[in-house]
Amino acid sequence: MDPKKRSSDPAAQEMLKHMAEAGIENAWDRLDAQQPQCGFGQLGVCCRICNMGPCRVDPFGEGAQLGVCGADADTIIARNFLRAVAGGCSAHSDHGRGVAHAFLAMAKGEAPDYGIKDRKKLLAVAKEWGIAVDGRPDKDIACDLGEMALAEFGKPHGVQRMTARAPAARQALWKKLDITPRAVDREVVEALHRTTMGVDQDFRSILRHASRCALADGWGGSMIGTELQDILFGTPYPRRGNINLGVLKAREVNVVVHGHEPLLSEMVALASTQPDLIEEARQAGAAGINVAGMCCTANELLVRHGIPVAGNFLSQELAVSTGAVDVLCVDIQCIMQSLSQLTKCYHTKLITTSEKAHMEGVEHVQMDEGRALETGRTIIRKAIEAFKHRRGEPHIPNEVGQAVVGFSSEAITYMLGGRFRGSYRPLNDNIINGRIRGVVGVVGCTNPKVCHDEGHTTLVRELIRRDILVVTTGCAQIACGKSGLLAPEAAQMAGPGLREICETVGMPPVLAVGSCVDNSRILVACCEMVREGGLGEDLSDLPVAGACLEHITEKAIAIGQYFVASGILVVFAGKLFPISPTSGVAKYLTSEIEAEVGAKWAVTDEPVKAAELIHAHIEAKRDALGINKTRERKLFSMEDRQKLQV
Ligand code: NFS
Ligand code: SF4
Repeated sequence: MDPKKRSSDPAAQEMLKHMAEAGIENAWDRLDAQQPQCGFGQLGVCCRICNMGPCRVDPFGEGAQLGVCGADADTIIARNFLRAVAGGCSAHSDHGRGVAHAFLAMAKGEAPDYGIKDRKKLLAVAKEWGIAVDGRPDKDIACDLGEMALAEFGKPHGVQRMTARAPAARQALWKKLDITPRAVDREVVEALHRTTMGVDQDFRSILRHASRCALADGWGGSMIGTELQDILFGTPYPRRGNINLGVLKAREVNVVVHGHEPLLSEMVALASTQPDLIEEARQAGAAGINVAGMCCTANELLVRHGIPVAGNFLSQELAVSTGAVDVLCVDIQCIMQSLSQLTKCYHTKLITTSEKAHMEGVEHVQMDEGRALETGRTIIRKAIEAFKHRRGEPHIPNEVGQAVVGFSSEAITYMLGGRFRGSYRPLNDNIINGRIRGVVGVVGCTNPKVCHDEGHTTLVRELIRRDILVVTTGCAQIACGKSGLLAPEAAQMAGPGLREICETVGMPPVLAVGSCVDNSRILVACCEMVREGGLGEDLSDLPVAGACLEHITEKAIAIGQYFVASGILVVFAGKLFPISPTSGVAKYLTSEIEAEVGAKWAVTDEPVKAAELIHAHIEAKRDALGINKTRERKLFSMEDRQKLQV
């Protein structure tokens, strides 16, 4: 076991060594124990949808070519892909629904610990949705908004309201292709229905529904979740943050919040600042209470409050192995089951909090939105109690990445445009004049099949070097933070154009946007770029792309598909893409689909190649826009702007 092959993060390398010496296993060891993994599964040609199977199709054309029901390789691969999209959509959307639920409870006065933090956004979204705002109390407006948001998930008629944010050309295209997402629940149910034995047997038809279902995630569940979270907890604006295992504190009570929903972690963070609990911690011999995040709930706390991040997905076991985590409290998604055994090797108390996610033999403290702060206080008290049972000196790596984070679309408007004329004009101008070539979202997970963080960070370095501005979310954002790419000083690694802008504005060349649900912010930002003018009339005209070279979850597939269906090129690692490269599905997703939606998937295993591919794509878009020609600079007039149907 060579820690350097497993992770590019020095803190992770140190902990991998530490775990190996202690004889304690982790995800990398379990991946080794799984070798060789099933080649049929890796290529998506294995089907166990009905009980005549499991069936598998030989991708080399030698063995069986049809499942018992007669399904061919393309049908099987497409069904697996659509089911992954549906799984991802359901995860993000169920999170979004939970937020809508808490939001409505807040508006009705049933969740007194939550409130309205961003009134401006409350009014803006309410107006967008046609809710009367004039002369009405905020809570009444919020009640209407909460009811309408909840209804989005299961309404019997109509389409997702947020799709109206897309440029007119994109909306028209979705309509023409009949892939405008309707209710979120409907798209997920229909995905499961279409893929059951003997239903949809045309892989292109299956994959078109994958687009619709994915769009229900990006422009539905995720976008609603993000907007309501902003109203409840505040819209992110630039602030400082620290990222990596070094944020754990040897002398303080460490509470790590892990999972995805800020509904819980916000309250744990708030409780940790209450004087009576700090006093209790002191009496237990601690110097204070330190809350740190893990995975996407960490990103939510980081971008809104600057609360430190201990690590991303593959760091979760490593954090426990420091022996410094007193309570690890989890809600939903990306929580390794191994934690229940692992925490038993240490004094760490593992606590589940979501009614949807229990772990056998693990204490459950139900997160109750009616007594949210009290739930947070209970968790802090348990951490203080656990602190008293620390076993010896913790082993905490020193690494901490300094970052400036919190670049919501609103923040970008403000930061680049200034207080009085906040707009996307400066960003668009800098893209048009070529200082910035384009914008790329680097997002998603960390997978032990590839060197931890290396794909993300190598790609990001290569992109900024080529004057491409990067926006990032999820575990990729944490990877960037650990390696210093989210610090303003990282501008030194950028090309001359991007560097100049970063240094003038004082921003990093890699903008931390938030959690995976916050990928919806990237969609909103792209819409703003089109609306601002000068970069085409549709999202597919923009010199932009998305990439995830370390994906694990179904959520990442759903995100990739909604970016493609929104007109944006998406690059994934080839060996992690669950699709046989010789299949019709691969041909459709990496080529044919572009004629339909104006974008496609691309796969490569080399981060540098990925950067080259993205750069070439961006330059091709710039050529098509005519902004690569040296030409007389024409200011965009009001008349030009009115001609744009956005
Ligand atoms: Ni996104 Fe967040 Fe990380 Fe991947 Fe998991 S934490 S929702 S799914 S692993 S980025
Ligand atoms: Fe096999 Fe068809 Fe059943 Fe899938 S649906 S398991 S291919 S018989």
